[in-house]
This record gives sequence, structure tokens and C-alpha cells, in this order.
Amino acid sequence: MTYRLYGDLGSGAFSAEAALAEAGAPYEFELISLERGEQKAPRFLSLNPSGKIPALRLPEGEIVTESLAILLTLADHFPQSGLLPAQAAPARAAAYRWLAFMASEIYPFVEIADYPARFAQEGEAADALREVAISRIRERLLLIERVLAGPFLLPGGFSLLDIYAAMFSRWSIGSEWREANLPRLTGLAAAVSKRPAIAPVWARHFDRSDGQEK
Ligand SMILES: N[C@@H](CCC(=O)N[C@@H](CS)C(=O)NCC(=O)O)C(=O)O
Repeated sequence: MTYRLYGDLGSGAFSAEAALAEAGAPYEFELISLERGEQKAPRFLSLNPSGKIPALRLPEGEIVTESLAILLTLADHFPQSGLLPAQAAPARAAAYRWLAFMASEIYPFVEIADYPARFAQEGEAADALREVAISRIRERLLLIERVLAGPFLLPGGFSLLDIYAAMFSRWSIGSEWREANLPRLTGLAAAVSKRPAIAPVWARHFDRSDGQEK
């Protein structure tokens, strides 16, 4: 009864893999290389017609796509793992709020920052659009920075939110800007990266020998 995660290193697959690891779930990781464009190859499109990673095959065979849907599914499958506060608790609503915020208000701008020529003419227009997308991502991460009062986003402690926020803090915005402007989120990411179950996952995805950030 094994989960199969399709993704690339340093990508949105980090969030799914960190949740699997934190839950102690048995899983296999299948590399879908963004550099080689494998997310648009027919084999992967048959799993996710939108041509994006991550995708998760459940032990029962169902394919789940969309990082937020994957995270919520794993929290459902492993209710004792502490990935989310108890069902119907006020903290659960807060968790949904910020998970939805990141999925809908931040993640779409990552596509614009990564592939601006999908949205504007290649060259100056695409470059300018990319800069705007990066500004919007920064502005929205600052909102999270401002509500972050403790080591983790929820007062009750670690949850899926921290995995998701740590991931977004690593993308697009530049490490210098992050360190200067997001000290609390930088601390949260460090705490996530040191969790015993997540540490090896974090190292594979983000401690890259070429020092490159997405
Ligand atoms: N809404 C999707 C977005 C996924 C997404 O944009 N993934 C990126 C990698 S982080 C991707 O596959 N990019 C390749 C592409 O857009 O061609 C989700 O939450 O899973």
C-alpha cells in the first residue's frame, strides 16, 4: 500500500513529499524533470492533463493533482500525524484560510515568474511581467510574515501550513531579499528543515550543490 509521488526536486513536490515523510507514509518518488519538459510529455499528461507537478497516486490507484488537494488528502489519510488541527476546531479553519491563501494568491504568480512568456510577448514585455509577479509574491509573503507570531504559523504548533510556507519562501524572491525582509519566515523554514522526518527531504530538494534557487 504505497503512495507514488511524481515530481522534481525543488518543485511543489517538496510539499507533498514533506507531508508524506512527516506522516510516516510509505511512498516512492518518481522524477518528472522540469528541465527536460517531462511534465508536458504524453506519459505524464495522462496522469495530469494540466502538465504540472506534483501528482500523487494513492495506494488505491486514484491520481490526485494540485498541491493543496494532495496535502489535504494526506491530512485526511493520517489524522494522527498532526498535519492539521482537529476537524472543526477553529485552528483548522485558520489552517484552511492560509493554505488557500498560498495556493490561490501566491502559487499562480510562481508560474508567471517562471514562465512569463506564457503570458506576455517574449522580451521586454515578458521581463517586465516577471518583475511584477515577483513583487506580488513578495508582497503576499510579507502578509504571512506579519501574522507569524511564533516559530510556526498556528499557535498550536507545526502543521501543513509551515511546510507550504517554507516552500514558497524558497522560490522566486531571491535569497538576499528573503533574508532582509522575511526574518520570521526564514526562521520558520529553518525549523521545518530541521524536523527529523523532513530534514532528508529538505536536503534533497533545497540544499542543492549548485546553490541554485528556483
Ligand atoms: N496549481 C498547481 C501548480 C503546480 C505548478 O505550477 N507546478 C510547477 C512546479 S513547482 C510546474 O509543474 N511547472 C511546470 C509548468 O508549468 O510547465 C498546484 O498547486 O499543484
